[in-house]
Amino acid sequence: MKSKYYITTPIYYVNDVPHIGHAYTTLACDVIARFKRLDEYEVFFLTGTDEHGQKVETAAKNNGVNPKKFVDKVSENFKNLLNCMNFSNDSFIRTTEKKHIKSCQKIWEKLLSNGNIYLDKYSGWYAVRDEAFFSESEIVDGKAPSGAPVEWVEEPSYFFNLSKWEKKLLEFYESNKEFISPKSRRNEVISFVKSGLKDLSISRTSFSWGVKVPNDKNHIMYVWLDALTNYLSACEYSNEKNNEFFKKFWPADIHMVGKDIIRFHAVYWPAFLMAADLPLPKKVFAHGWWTNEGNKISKSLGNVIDPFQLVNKYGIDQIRYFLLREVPFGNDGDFSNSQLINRINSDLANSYGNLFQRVVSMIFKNCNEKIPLKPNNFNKEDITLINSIKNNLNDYRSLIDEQKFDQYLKSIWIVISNANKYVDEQAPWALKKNNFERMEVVLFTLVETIRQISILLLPFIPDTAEKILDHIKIPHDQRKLKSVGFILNGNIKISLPKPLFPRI
Ligand code: ME8
Repeated sequence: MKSKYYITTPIYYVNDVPHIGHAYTTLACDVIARFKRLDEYEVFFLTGTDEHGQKVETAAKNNGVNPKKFVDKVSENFKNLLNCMNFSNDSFIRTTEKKHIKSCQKIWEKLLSNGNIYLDKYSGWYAVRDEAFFSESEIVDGKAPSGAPVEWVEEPSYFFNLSKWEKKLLEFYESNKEFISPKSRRNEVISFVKSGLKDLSISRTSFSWGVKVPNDKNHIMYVWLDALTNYLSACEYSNEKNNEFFKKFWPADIHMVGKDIIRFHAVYWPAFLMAADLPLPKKVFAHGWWTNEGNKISKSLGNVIDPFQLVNKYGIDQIRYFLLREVPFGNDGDFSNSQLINRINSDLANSYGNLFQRVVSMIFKNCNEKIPLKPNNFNKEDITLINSIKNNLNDYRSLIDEQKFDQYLKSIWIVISNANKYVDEQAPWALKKNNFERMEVVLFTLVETIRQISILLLPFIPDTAEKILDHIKIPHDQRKLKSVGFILNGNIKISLPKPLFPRI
Protein backbone atom coordinates (compact mmCIF):
# COMPACT_ATOMS: atom_id res chain seq x y z
CA MET A 1 0.00 0.00 0.00
CA LYS A 2 1.17 3.51 -0.80
CA SER A 3 2.10 5.80 2.08
CA LYS A 4 0.01 8.94 2.35
CA TYR A 5 1.29 12.50 2.51
CA TYR A 6 -0.87 15.49 3.39
CA ILE A 7 0.59 18.95 2.80
CA THR A 8 -1.03 22.36 3.19
CA THR A 9 -0.36 26.01 2.40
CA PRO A 10 -1.86 28.78 4.51
CA ILE A 11 -5.20 29.85 3.13
CA TYR A 12 -4.70 33.37 1.84
CA TYR A 13 -6.78 36.38 2.78
CA VAL A 14 -8.83 37.60 -0.12
CA ASN A 15 -8.49 41.25 0.85
CA ASP A 16 -5.96 41.75 -1.89
CA VAL A 17 -4.42 40.33 -5.07
CA PRO A 18 -1.88 37.51 -4.79
CA HIS A 19 1.79 38.53 -4.70
CA ILE A 20 5.16 36.84 -4.77
CA GLY A 21 5.01 35.90 -1.06
CA HIS A 22 1.87 33.81 -1.62
CA ALA A 23 3.40 32.23 -4.71
CA TYR A 24 6.53 31.35 -2.70
CA THR A 25 4.76 29.37 0.02
CA THR A 26 2.61 27.47 -2.45
CA LEU A 27 5.66 26.80 -4.63
CA ALA A 28 7.51 25.19 -1.73
CA CYS A 29 4.49 22.94 -1.13
CA ASP A 30 4.18 22.17 -4.81
CA VAL A 31 7.78 21.00 -4.98
CA ILE A 32 7.34 18.73 -1.95
CA ALA A 33 4.03 17.38 -3.28
CA ARG A 34 5.54 16.66 -6.69
CA PHE A 35 8.59 15.03 -5.12
CA LYS A 36 6.43 12.80 -2.93
CA ARG A 37 4.33 11.76 -5.94
CA LEU A 38 7.57 11.02 -7.78
CA ASP A 39 8.48 8.83 -4.81
CA GLU A 40 5.08 7.13 -5.10
CA TYR A 41 3.30 8.53 -2.10
CA GLU A 42 -0.42 9.15 -2.24
CA VAL A 43 -0.43 12.92 -1.88
CA PHE A 44 -3.10 15.33 -0.82
CA PHE A 45 -1.91 18.86 -1.48
CA LEU A 46 -4.24 21.57 -0.25
CA THR A 47 -4.39 25.32 -0.71
CA GLY A 48 -7.21 27.82 -0.62
CA THR A 49 -8.57 31.17 0.54
CA ASP A 50 -9.44 32.67 3.90
CA GLU A 51 -12.59 34.63 3.22
CA HIS A 52 -14.10 35.71 6.54
CA GLY A 53 -13.21 38.29 9.16
CA GLN A 54 -13.06 42.01 9.62
CA LYS A 55 -10.18 42.56 7.20
CA VAL A 56 -12.02 40.97 4.27
CA GLU A 57 -15.31 42.60 5.25
CA THR A 58 -13.61 46.01 5.26
CA ALA A 59 -11.93 45.35 1.90
CA ALA A 60 -15.34 44.48 0.41
CA LYS A 61 -16.84 47.67 1.83
CA ASN A 62 -13.99 49.74 0.41
CA ASN A 63 -14.71 48.19 -2.97
CA GLY A 64 -18.40 48.97 -2.63
CA VAL A 65 -19.63 45.37 -2.95
CA ASN A 66 -21.13 42.88 -0.57
CA PRO A 67 -18.60 40.50 0.99
CA LYS A 68 -19.85 37.39 -0.82
CA LYS A 69 -19.54 38.99 -4.23
CA PHE A 70 -16.14 40.36 -3.29
CA VAL A 71 -14.70 37.04 -2.06
CA ASP A 72 -16.02 35.19 -5.12
CA LYS A 73 -14.09 37.57 -7.33
CA VAL A 74 -10.84 37.79 -5.35
CA SER A 75 -10.56 34.07 -4.67
CA GLU A 76 -10.55 33.62 -8.49
CA ASN A 77 -7.27 35.58 -8.61
CA PHE A 78 -5.73 33.06 -6.22
CA LYS A 79 -7.03 30.22 -8.38
CA ASN A 80 -5.46 31.86 -11.42
CA LEU A 81 -2.12 31.94 -9.64
CA LEU A 82 -2.19 28.14 -9.50
CA ASN A 83 -2.22 27.88 -13.27
CA CYS A 84 0.23 30.67 -13.72
CA MET A 85 2.87 28.99 -11.52
CA ASN A 86 2.04 25.42 -12.60
CA PHE A 87 0.95 24.36 -9.11
CA SER A 88 -0.35 20.82 -8.73
CA ASN A 89 -2.71 21.16 -5.74
CA ASP A 90 -5.28 18.41 -5.33
CA SER A 91 -7.87 20.62 -3.72
CA PHE A 92 -8.74 24.29 -3.17
CA ILE A 93 -10.74 25.15 -0.07
CA ARG A 94 -12.72 28.35 0.43
CA THR A 95 -13.85 29.14 3.95
CA THR A 96 -17.24 30.27 2.64
CA GLU A 97 -17.97 26.71 1.51
CA LYS A 98 -20.73 24.77 3.26
CA LYS A 99 -18.52 21.85 4.21
CA HIS A 100 -16.07 24.19 5.89
CA ILE A 101 -18.76 25.99 7.86
CA LYS A 102 -20.03 22.60 9.00
CA SER A 103 -16.51 21.65 10.13
CA CYS A 104 -16.09 24.86 12.11
CA GLN A 105 -19.34 24.25 13.91
CA LYS A 106 -18.37 20.65 14.56
CA ILE A 107 -15.05 21.52 16.16
CA TRP A 108 -16.73 24.30 18.17
CA GLU A 109 -19.25 21.87 19.57
CA LYS A 110 -16.53 19.41 20.42
CA LEU A 111 -14.49 22.09 22.22
CA LEU A 112 -17.61 23.17 24.07
CA SER A 113 -18.70 19.69 25.10
CA ASN A 114 -15.14 18.96 26.29
CA GLY A 115 -15.42 21.97 28.60
CA ASN A 116 -12.86 24.16 26.82
CA ILE A 117 -15.06 27.15 25.92
CA TYR A 118 -16.69 29.66 28.26
CA LEU A 119 -18.57 32.95 27.80
CA ASP A 120 -17.07 36.19 29.18
CA LYS A 121 -16.22 39.67 27.95
CA TYR A 122 -13.18 40.77 25.94
CA SER A 123 -11.59 44.12 26.44
CA GLY A 124 -8.26 44.78 24.81
CA TRP A 125 -6.54 45.66 21.57
CA TYR A 126 -7.26 44.15 18.17
CA ALA A 127 -5.25 44.54 14.95
CA VAL A 128 -7.48 44.02 11.93
CA ARG A 129 -4.49 43.68 9.58
CA ASP A 130 -3.15 40.77 11.66
CA GLU A 131 -6.62 39.61 12.74
CA ALA A 132 -5.10 39.21 16.20
CA PHE A 133 -5.74 40.26 19.80
CA PHE A 134 -3.00 41.98 21.79
CA SER A 135 -2.61 42.75 25.45
CA GLU A 136 -1.42 46.14 26.68
CA SER A 137 2.08 44.79 27.32
CA GLU A 138 2.47 43.70 23.68
CA ILE A 139 1.70 47.11 22.21
CA VAL A 140 4.76 48.93 20.84
CA ASP A 141 4.41 52.70 20.23
CA GLY A 142 0.65 52.36 19.98
CA LYS A 143 0.86 49.57 17.39
CA ALA A 144 0.87 45.77 17.18
CA PRO A 145 4.37 44.18 17.19
CA SER A 146 4.01 43.78 13.39
CA GLY A 147 3.44 47.53 13.05
CA ALA A 148 -0.26 47.07 12.30
CA PRO A 149 -2.64 49.69 13.72
CA VAL A 150 -4.74 48.51 16.66
CA GLU A 151 -8.22 49.38 17.89
CA TRP A 152 -9.71 49.03 21.35
CA VAL A 153 -12.37 46.31 21.49
CA GLU A 154 -14.85 45.66 24.28
CA GLU A 155 -17.51 43.08 23.62
CA PRO A 156 -19.03 39.86 24.94
CA SER A 157 -16.90 36.95 23.78
CA TYR A 158 -16.48 33.23 24.08
CA PHE A 159 -13.05 32.18 25.27
CA PHE A 160 -10.95 29.09 24.65
CA ASN A 161 -9.10 27.97 27.78
CA LEU A 162 -5.67 28.17 26.14
CA SER A 163 -3.86 28.65 29.47
CA LYS A 164 -4.82 25.12 30.46
CA TRP A 165 -2.82 23.69 27.54
CA GLU A 166 0.50 25.36 28.29
CA LYS A 167 2.13 22.35 29.92
CA LYS A 168 0.76 19.87 27.39
CA LEU A 169 2.07 22.00 24.53
CA LEU A 170 5.55 22.17 26.04
CA GLU A 171 5.54 18.41 26.55
CA PHE A 172 4.45 17.93 22.97
CA TYR A 173 7.25 20.18 21.60
CA GLU A 174 9.72 18.30 23.78
CA SER A 175 8.77 14.88 22.48
CA ASN A 176 8.31 16.03 18.86
CA LYS A 177 11.49 17.91 18.10
CA GLU A 178 10.65 18.36 14.43
CA PHE A 179 7.17 19.73 15.02
CA ILE A 180 8.31 23.34 14.75
CA SER A 181 10.91 23.94 12.07
CA PRO A 182 13.37 25.45 11.50
CA LYS A 183 15.02 25.33 14.93
CA SER A 184 15.15 29.10 15.41
CA ARG A 185 11.35 29.23 15.18
CA ARG A 186 11.05 26.37 17.61
CA ASN A 187 12.99 28.29 20.25
CA GLU A 188 10.91 31.39 19.63
CA VAL A 189 7.62 29.49 20.10
CA ILE A 190 8.81 27.63 23.18
CA SER A 191 9.82 30.84 24.91
CA PHE A 192 6.49 32.42 24.00
CA VAL A 193 4.58 29.51 25.55
CA LYS A 194 6.86 29.45 28.60
CA SER A 195 6.17 33.14 29.18
CA GLY A 196 2.57 32.15 29.99
CA LEU A 197 -0.53 31.71 27.83
CA LYS A 198 -3.73 33.64 28.35
CA ASP A 199 -7.14 32.31 27.39
CA LEU A 200 -8.03 33.26 23.84
CA SER A 201 -11.07 35.18 22.68
CA ILE A 202 -12.65 33.04 19.95
CA SER A 203 -15.80 34.93 19.01
CA ARG A 204 -16.78 38.43 17.91
CA THR A 205 -20.05 40.32 18.08
CA SER A 206 -19.28 43.69 16.49
CA PHE A 207 -19.56 42.53 12.88
CA SER A 208 -21.17 39.62 11.10
CA TRP A 209 -18.94 38.34 8.26
CA GLY A 210 -17.99 34.94 9.64
CA VAL A 211 -19.17 31.49 10.70
CA LYS A 212 -22.04 31.63 13.18
CA VAL A 213 -21.37 30.21 16.63
CA PRO A 214 -23.74 27.25 17.14
CA ASN A 215 -26.67 28.18 19.36
CA ASP A 216 -25.71 31.82 19.80
CA LYS A 217 -26.68 33.97 16.86
CA ASN A 218 -25.04 37.10 18.29
CA HIS A 219 -21.55 35.68 17.86
CA ILE A 220 -19.40 34.75 14.90
CA MET A 221 -16.27 32.66 15.30
CA TYR A 222 -12.88 34.35 15.52
CA VAL A 223 -11.44 34.20 12.02
CA TRP A 224 -8.35 32.22 13.06
CA LEU A 225 -10.34 29.37 14.59
CA ASP A 226 -12.38 29.38 11.38
CA ALA A 227 -9.30 29.56 9.14
CA LEU A 228 -7.20 26.87 10.85
CA THR A 229 -10.12 24.47 10.68
CA ASN A 230 -9.82 24.51 6.88
CA TYR A 231 -7.14 21.84 7.20
CA LEU A 232 -9.77 19.51 8.65
CA SER A 233 -12.67 20.56 6.41
CA ALA A 234 -10.77 19.87 3.21
CA CYS A 235 -10.16 16.29 4.23
CA GLU A 236 -13.80 15.66 5.05
CA TYR A 237 -13.83 16.13 8.83
CA SER A 238 -17.51 17.04 8.73
CA ASN A 239 -18.53 14.26 6.36
CA GLU A 240 -20.56 12.08 8.70
CA LYS A 241 -21.44 9.54 6.01
CA ASN A 242 -17.95 8.74 4.91
CA ASN A 243 -14.94 9.44 7.07
CA GLU A 244 -12.49 7.20 5.20
CA PHE A 245 -10.75 10.15 3.60
CA PHE A 246 -10.34 11.89 6.94
CA LYS A 247 -9.05 8.74 8.59
CA LYS A 248 -6.56 8.26 5.81
CA PHE A 249 -5.15 11.77 5.50
CA TRP A 250 -5.45 13.42 8.91
CA PRO A 251 -3.13 14.38 10.61
CA ALA A 252 -1.33 16.54 8.08
CA ASP A 253 2.32 15.71 7.46
CA ILE A 254 3.26 19.35 7.12
CA HIS A 255 1.66 22.76 7.38
CA MET A 256 3.84 25.19 5.43
CA VAL A 257 3.52 28.80 6.59
CA GLY A 258 5.39 32.09 6.63
CA LYS A 259 7.09 33.15 9.87
CA ASP A 260 4.37 35.78 10.46
CA ILE A 261 1.79 33.13 11.32
CA ILE A 262 3.83 30.58 13.24
CA ARG A 263 2.11 31.34 16.57
CA PHE A 264 -1.31 30.53 15.18
CA HIS A 265 -0.09 27.22 13.75
CA ALA A 266 2.31 26.07 16.43
CA VAL A 267 0.46 27.24 19.55
CA TYR A 268 -3.26 27.84 18.99
CA TRP A 269 -3.79 25.10 16.43
CA PRO A 270 -2.25 22.19 18.38
CA ALA A 271 -4.07 23.42 21.49
CA PHE A 272 -7.42 23.45 19.67
CA LEU A 273 -6.73 19.98 18.31
CA MET A 274 -5.72 18.51 21.67
CA ALA A 275 -8.79 20.07 23.22
CA ALA A 276 -10.96 18.50 20.52
CA ASP A 277 -9.30 15.07 20.95
CA LEU A 278 -7.84 15.16 17.45
CA PRO A 279 -4.36 14.01 16.37
CA LEU A 280 -1.76 16.73 15.85
CA PRO A 281 0.02 17.58 12.58
CA LYS A 282 3.54 16.25 12.28
CA LYS A 283 5.28 19.46 11.35
CA VAL A 284 4.83 23.19 10.96
CA PHE A 285 7.54 24.80 8.86
CA ALA A 286 7.80 28.58 8.97
CA HIS A 287 9.80 30.04 6.11
CA GLY A 288 11.30 33.50 5.87
CA TRP A 289 10.12 36.73 4.41
CA TRP A 290 10.90 38.25 1.00
CA THR A 291 11.79 41.90 0.67
CA ASN A 292 11.98 43.82 -2.61
CA GLU A 293 15.43 45.24 -3.37
CA GLY A 294 15.92 45.70 0.39
CA ASN A 295 12.46 47.09 1.22
CA LYS A 296 9.52 45.51 2.99
CA ILE A 297 6.94 44.46 0.39
CA SER A 298 3.76 46.43 0.92
CA LYS A 299 0.92 47.83 -1.05
CA SER A 300 1.37 51.26 0.50
CA LEU A 301 5.01 51.38 -0.66
CA GLY A 302 3.80 50.39 -4.12
CA ASN A 303 6.49 47.70 -4.45
CA VAL A 304 4.40 44.54 -4.49
CA ILE A 305 5.94 41.95 -6.81
CA ASP A 306 3.32 40.52 -9.14
CA PRO A 307 3.97 36.84 -9.90
CA PHE A 308 1.82 37.00 -13.06
CA GLN A 309 4.05 39.71 -14.53
CA LEU A 310 7.25 37.94 -13.52
CA VAL A 311 6.19 34.68 -15.12
CA ASN A 312 5.15 36.51 -18.25
CA LYS A 313 8.48 38.23 -18.50
CA TYR A 314 10.89 35.45 -17.49
CA GLY A 315 9.04 32.12 -17.71
CA ILE A 316 7.51 29.80 -15.10
CA ASP A 317 10.44 27.49 -14.48
CA GLN A 318 12.87 30.38 -14.33
CA ILE A 319 10.88 31.94 -11.47
CA ARG A 320 10.29 28.61 -9.73
CA TYR A 321 14.00 27.85 -9.84
CA PHE A 322 15.12 31.27 -8.70
CA LEU A 323 12.81 31.47 -5.68
CA LEU A 324 13.97 28.19 -4.23
CA ARG A 325 17.62 28.37 -5.26
CA GLU A 326 18.44 31.90 -4.25
CA VAL A 327 17.70 31.80 -0.53
CA PRO A 328 18.14 28.93 1.95
CA PHE A 329 14.56 28.01 2.80
CA GLY A 330 13.72 29.34 6.25
CA ASN A 331 15.83 32.50 5.87
CA ASP A 332 14.62 35.90 4.73
CA GLY A 333 15.48 36.82 1.18
CA ASP A 334 15.77 39.87 -0.96
CA PHE A 335 14.25 39.88 -4.41
CA SER A 336 16.56 41.47 -6.91
CA ASN A 337 16.01 41.54 -10.65
CA SER A 338 19.72 41.42 -11.36
CA GLN A 339 20.14 38.30 -9.23
CA LEU A 340 17.21 36.70 -11.00
CA ILE A 341 18.74 37.43 -14.41
CA ASN A 342 22.14 36.11 -13.23
CA ARG A 343 20.61 32.84 -12.09
CA ILE A 344 18.68 32.40 -15.31
CA ASN A 345 21.71 33.07 -17.48
CA SER A 346 24.32 31.19 -15.50
CA ASP A 347 22.52 28.23 -13.93
CA LEU A 348 19.71 27.61 -16.38
CA ALA A 349 20.94 28.80 -19.78
CA ASN A 350 24.72 28.30 -19.53
CA SER A 351 24.83 25.18 -17.36
CA TYR A 352 21.77 22.94 -17.60
CA GLY A 353 20.38 24.27 -20.89
CA ASN A 354 23.75 24.22 -22.56
CA LEU A 355 24.55 20.69 -21.38
CA PHE A 356 21.34 19.39 -22.89
CA GLN A 357 21.73 21.44 -26.07
CA ARG A 358 25.27 20.39 -26.86
CA VAL A 359 24.91 16.72 -25.94
CA VAL A 360 21.70 16.18 -27.85
CA SER A 361 22.94 18.17 -30.87
CA MET A 362 26.14 16.08 -31.00
CA ILE A 363 24.10 12.90 -30.85
CA PHE A 364 21.78 14.16 -33.56
CA LYS A 365 24.62 15.16 -35.85
CA ASN A 366 27.07 12.32 -35.24
CA CYS A 367 25.10 9.25 -34.26
CA ASN A 368 22.64 9.04 -37.07
CA GLU A 369 20.00 10.98 -35.05
CA LYS A 370 19.90 8.21 -32.44
CA ILE A 371 20.96 7.89 -28.81
CA PRO A 372 23.56 5.06 -29.01
CA LEU A 373 22.71 1.64 -27.66
CA LYS A 374 23.64 1.08 -24.01
CA PRO A 375 27.35 0.18 -24.04
CA ASN A 376 29.04 -2.37 -21.78
CA ASN A 377 32.47 -0.83 -21.67
CA PHE A 378 32.13 2.18 -19.37
CA ASN A 379 35.36 3.43 -17.83
CA LYS A 380 35.87 4.83 -14.32
CA GLU A 381 34.98 8.42 -15.25
CA ASP A 382 31.79 7.34 -16.99
CA ILE A 383 30.68 5.29 -13.99
CA THR A 384 31.45 8.07 -11.53
CA LEU A 385 29.25 10.46 -13.47
CA ILE A 386 26.42 7.97 -13.96
CA ASN A 387 26.42 7.02 -10.28
CA SER A 388 26.53 10.53 -8.91
CA ILE A 389 22.76 10.88 -8.69
CA LYS A 390 21.55 7.33 -8.70
CA ASN A 391 23.63 6.33 -5.68
CA ASN A 392 22.43 9.29 -3.61
CA LEU A 393 18.65 9.14 -3.83
CA ASN A 394 18.24 8.91 -0.08
CA ASP A 395 20.17 12.15 0.33
CA TYR A 396 17.72 13.87 -2.01
CA ARG A 397 14.81 12.39 -0.07
CA SER A 398 16.25 13.77 3.18
CA LEU A 399 16.83 17.20 1.69
CA ILE A 400 13.16 17.39 0.69
CA ASP A 401 12.03 16.12 4.09
CA GLU A 402 14.15 18.81 5.72
CA GLN A 403 12.94 21.47 3.27
CA LYS A 404 16.50 22.21 2.14
CA PHE A 405 15.55 23.11 -1.40
CA ASP A 406 18.61 25.24 -2.14
CA GLN A 407 20.93 22.42 -1.11
CA TYR A 408 19.04 19.94 -3.25
CA LEU A 409 19.43 22.22 -6.26
CA LYS A 410 23.07 23.01 -5.47
CA SER A 411 23.83 19.32 -5.32
CA ILE A 412 22.24 18.73 -8.74
CA TRP A 413 24.08 21.68 -10.21
CA ILE A 414 27.35 20.13 -9.06
CA VAL A 415 26.47 17.11 -11.18
CA ILE A 416 25.57 19.41 -14.10
CA SER A 417 28.88 21.18 -13.76
CA ASN A 418 30.74 17.85 -13.58
CA ALA A 419 28.91 16.70 -16.68
CA ASN A 420 29.93 19.87 -18.54
CA LYS A 421 33.54 19.35 -17.41
CA TYR A 422 33.36 15.73 -18.57
CA VAL A 423 32.25 16.91 -22.04
CA ASP A 424 35.27 19.20 -22.24
CA GLU A 425 37.70 16.58 -20.95
CA GLN A 426 36.41 13.70 -23.07
CA ALA A 427 36.10 15.94 -26.13
CA PRO A 428 33.69 13.74 -28.10
CA TRP A 429 34.21 15.91 -31.21
CA ALA A 430 37.85 14.74 -31.27
CA LEU A 431 36.91 11.11 -30.55
CA LYS A 432 34.66 11.22 -33.59
CA LYS A 433 37.71 11.07 -35.82
CA ASN A 434 39.85 8.51 -34.03
CA ASN A 435 37.63 6.46 -31.67
CA PHE A 436 34.02 6.49 -32.76
CA GLU A 437 33.03 3.74 -30.35
CA ARG A 438 34.39 5.70 -27.38
CA MET A 439 32.54 8.79 -28.57
CA GLU A 440 29.32 6.79 -28.42
CA VAL A 441 30.06 5.69 -24.85
CA VAL A 442 30.74 9.29 -23.82
CA LEU A 443 27.55 10.61 -25.42
CA PHE A 444 25.53 7.77 -23.92
CA THR A 445 26.97 8.52 -20.46
CA LEU A 446 25.99 12.14 -20.86
CA VAL A 447 22.47 11.54 -22.00
CA GLU A 448 21.97 9.02 -19.18
CA THR A 449 23.16 11.68 -16.70
CA ILE A 450 20.77 14.21 -18.25
CA ARG A 451 17.95 11.69 -17.85
CA GLN A 452 18.66 11.26 -14.14
CA ILE A 453 19.09 14.98 -13.53
CA SER A 454 15.83 15.74 -15.29
CA ILE A 455 13.85 13.24 -13.26
CA LEU A 456 15.22 14.81 -10.08
CA LEU A 457 14.31 18.26 -11.40
CA LEU A 458 10.69 17.36 -12.23
CA PRO A 459 9.40 18.76 -8.91
CA PHE A 460 11.21 22.08 -9.35
CA ILE A 461 11.02 22.91 -13.04
CA PRO A 462 8.36 20.52 -14.27
CA ASP A 463 7.79 21.99 -17.74
CA THR A 464 11.44 21.98 -18.75
CA ALA A 465 12.24 18.64 -17.17
CA GLU A 466 9.25 17.07 -18.97
CA LYS A 467 10.36 18.67 -22.23
CA ILE A 468 13.80 17.07 -21.89
CA LEU A 469 12.40 13.68 -20.95
CA ASP A 470 9.99 13.94 -23.90
CA HIS A 471 12.88 14.84 -26.17
CA ILE A 472 14.87 11.75 -25.21
CA LYS A 473 11.63 9.71 -25.30
CA ILE A 474 11.49 8.46 -21.72
CA PRO A 475 8.10 6.77 -21.25
CA HIS A 476 5.83 8.41 -18.66
CA ASP A 477 5.81 5.38 -16.41
CA GLN A 478 9.60 5.67 -16.18
CA ARG A 479 9.54 9.17 -14.74
CA LYS A 480 9.55 8.12 -11.09
CA LEU A 481 12.23 8.38 -8.48
CA LYS A 482 12.77 4.64 -8.60
CA SER A 483 13.36 4.82 -12.39
CA VAL A 484 16.48 6.90 -11.77
CA GLY A 485 18.17 3.62 -10.89
CA PHE A 486 17.47 1.88 -14.25
CA ILE A 487 19.90 2.81 -16.93
CA LEU A 488 18.64 3.92 -20.33
CA ASN A 489 18.63 1.31 -23.11
CA GLY A 490 19.50 3.67 -25.90
CA ASN A 491 18.90 3.22 -29.60
CA ILE A 492 16.35 6.03 -29.42
CA LYS A 493 15.64 8.31 -32.37
CA ILE A 494 15.78 11.99 -31.48
CA SER A 495 15.30 15.36 -33.14
CA LEU A 496 17.45 18.51 -33.09
CA PRO A 497 16.82 20.40 -29.80
CA LYS A 498 15.80 24.03 -29.43
CA PRO A 499 17.34 26.15 -26.62
CA LEU A 500 15.48 25.57 -23.34
CA PHE A 501 16.25 28.83 -21.57
CA PRO A 502 16.77 31.89 -23.73
CA ARG A 503 19.55 34.10 -22.31
CA ILE A 504 18.39 37.42 -20.96
O1 ME8 B 1 -2.05 35.08 7.11
N1 ME8 B 1 7.46 36.75 1.93
O2 ME8 B 1 -3.08 35.05 5.06
P1 ME8 B 1 -2.18 36.04 4.19
C1 ME8 B 1 7.19 35.45 2.08
N2 ME8 B 1 -5.22 34.00 6.08
N3 ME8 B 1 5.96 34.95 2.25
C2 ME8 B 1 4.94 35.81 2.28
C3 ME8 B 1 5.14 37.20 2.13
C4 ME8 B 1 6.47 37.67 1.95
N4 ME8 B 1 6.78 38.94 1.79
N5 ME8 B 1 3.93 37.79 2.21
C5 ME8 B 1 3.01 36.80 2.38
C6 ME8 B 1 -2.97 34.77 6.38
N6 ME8 B 1 3.61 35.60 2.43
C7 ME8 B 1 -4.08 33.88 6.90
C8 ME8 B 1 -3.58 32.45 6.96
S1 ME8 B 1 -3.94 29.84 7.48
C9 ME8 B 1 -4.99 28.94 8.37
C10 ME8 B 1 -4.58 31.47 7.51
C11 ME8 B 1 2.95 34.29 2.58
O3 ME8 B 1 -2.93 36.27 2.92
C12 ME8 B 1 3.41 33.55 3.83
O4 ME8 B 1 3.13 32.20 3.69
O5 ME8 B 1 -1.80 37.22 4.97
C13 ME8 B 1 2.46 34.11 4.87
O6 ME8 B 1 2.39 33.29 6.01
C14 ME8 B 1 1.17 34.13 4.10
O7 ME8 B 1 1.56 34.51 2.76
C15 ME8 B 1 0.17 35.11 4.69
O8 ME8 B 1 -0.91 35.17 3.83
